[in-house]
Amino acid sequence: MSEALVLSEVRGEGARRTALITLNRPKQLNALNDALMDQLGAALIAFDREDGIGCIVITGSEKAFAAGADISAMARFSYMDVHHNDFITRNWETLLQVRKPVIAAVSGFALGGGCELAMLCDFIIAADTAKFGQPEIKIGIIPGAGGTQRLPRAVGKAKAMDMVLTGRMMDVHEAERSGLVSRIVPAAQLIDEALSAAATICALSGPSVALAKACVNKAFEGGLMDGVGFERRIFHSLFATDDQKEGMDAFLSKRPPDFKQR
Ligand code: DAK
Repeated sequence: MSEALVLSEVRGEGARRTALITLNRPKQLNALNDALMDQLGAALIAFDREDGIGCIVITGSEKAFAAGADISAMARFSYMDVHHNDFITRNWETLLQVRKPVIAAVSGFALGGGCELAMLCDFIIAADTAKFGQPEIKIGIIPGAGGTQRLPRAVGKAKAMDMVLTGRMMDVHEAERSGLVSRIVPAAQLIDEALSAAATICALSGPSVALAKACVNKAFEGGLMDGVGFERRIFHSLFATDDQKEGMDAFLSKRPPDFKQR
């Protein structure tokens, strides 16, 4: 049997619960290799399809969310190896196919591919020990899983250039001030806080949550008017759901909504 490079469990109560996925190469600071990314992708796709799951949390160890792609696996590649084989593009962007919200719960190092993986998630809740960086420049490469594109959108051009060109790390307070991280929590409370945010999401209407995620991603990925047009179409389409009727009726009747997930 192959080694479990990610551990999956289901947490919480109620009709829709949270999938907690833990990256599991702690001795290598969760350096991300091909096998781990395959297992992570398979877990994400399976949980995305499962009706009883409303939200997914990805975490690492106390010392490292992930210290990057596995340098030992990359060290000997030639240009033709990475270009011709389209180096690990296959399993790095599976996260982008997931329609349910994915929260990164980051403790310790989130560097290189680890920072990019966290940025591929929908938002980042970080322990007060978290450190973020794109140090690839220090080993003669550049970020390769979207870091040069997503970091400037998250923290602005000046800070992204500083990070990418010097390879320095930012601590969690700088990361939060810059907009990379949504919340900072004491390390011991990281998983509880992430699961609590996930439970809030699980209790909501799954269709409207998935479509809200698609709209925010559209703002992140494209131009402003393109995004506003996309949002308008999605907004109109939500009036075809039972949950919109229920949510608004409940508000007007001053009672909690009973969402039917359709
Ligand atoms: N790869 C492989 N092993 C790693 C690693 C990594 N990225 N990071 C740490 N390790 C291993 C160390 O080699 C060490 O192994 P042993 O010597 O015990 O066998 C063990 O983890 C513990 O690490 P340290 O002894 O170094 O621990 P320290 O506390 O002293 O230092 C550190 C922690 C995080 C500062 C240090 O380990 C470090 O600088 N690590 C490398 C960080 C880094 O440069 N990361 C960027 C890697 S490049 C792409 C997708 C992704 C990528 C590219 C393309 N496509 C989709 C095309 C991504 C590229 C990268 O991430």
